[in-house]
Amino acid sequence: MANNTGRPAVFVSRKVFPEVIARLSEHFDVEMNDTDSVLSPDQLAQRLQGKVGVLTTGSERVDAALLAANPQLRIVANIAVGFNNFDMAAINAAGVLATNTPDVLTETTADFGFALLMATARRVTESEHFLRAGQWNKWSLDMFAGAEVHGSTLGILGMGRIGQAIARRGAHGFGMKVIYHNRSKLAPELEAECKASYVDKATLLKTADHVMLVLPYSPEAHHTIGAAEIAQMKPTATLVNIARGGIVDDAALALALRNRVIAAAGLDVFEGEPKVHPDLLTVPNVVLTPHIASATMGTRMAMAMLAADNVIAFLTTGHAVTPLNAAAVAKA
Ligand code: 8YV
Repeated sequence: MANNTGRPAVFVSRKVFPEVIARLSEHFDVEMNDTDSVLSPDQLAQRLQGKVGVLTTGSERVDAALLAANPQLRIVANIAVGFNNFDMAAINAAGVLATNTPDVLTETTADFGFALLMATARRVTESEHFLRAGQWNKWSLDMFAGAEVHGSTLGILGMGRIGQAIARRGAHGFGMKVIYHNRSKLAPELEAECKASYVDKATLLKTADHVMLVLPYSPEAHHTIGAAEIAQMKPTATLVNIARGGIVDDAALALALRNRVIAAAGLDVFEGEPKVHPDLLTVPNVVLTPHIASATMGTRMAMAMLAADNVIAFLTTGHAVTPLNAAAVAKA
């Protein structure tokens, strides 16, 4: 659908870098939600009127109602690798192309997984709060003694690109023994390169000193880690979630942390974020960050540019760079 300028129109649902708007503007009439507020479903449906493409983030839901209100829409380009904000059945049924942003954020996100692991195991934020509160009046041998990272056992749940990048850091950088659990086992060459061994979930939970969650969210993955799973972990273990809110039962985790069922946790994602379970805010042995695992300027720029390139490539050539459902669209 073309605008009165004769050019197709696209919508950018959140504030993005000017370079991204400039690139899109070479091809389209571009409208951006420059307030950067999260639009309600009705507001988004309204802003999409007349648009053939949209750049979304994990905060905007694309579902049957939005698509029914905008039958002219041809592509939804998520600025994220995860796409649980997309109802893929509805998107496929509407014959709309969906894209995400794999690869460009892998190493940055893996770096952050390690940052959170280190901060959690070595009690970085907990000790900083203590210092800032003026409570540091003497040094003691066991003051903020944490868990060893180097040489320990790292258990990775979800072994996609980011899981593999974390495994490499752990095995090659920190001499960790890496075990993983995933829907499918990696090819032997990849396992050897990552120095990672496949185990079942129960073995991972009871053997790992540090459990890192990197699996995609799906209804089946809801509360993959709840009270029962936490109880299987070592009392000295740490848990890091850089995957998605909802994979961990946050209420159960807060209680387990308070009762020292495990030593500590590091969380970048939360059930119902940006709200955070109030009990997590009051336990000391948890490191909390506001969904920033991919947040470096370079990576966020690369993610937004890839989303823009997906829209440009699909609308000008029929082929996106990183499509999620090209086969379904070809059939529609
Ligand atoms: C995004 C993420 O920043 O890519 C993902 O799946 O979780 C983050 O990198 C976030 O989803 C915003 O879209």
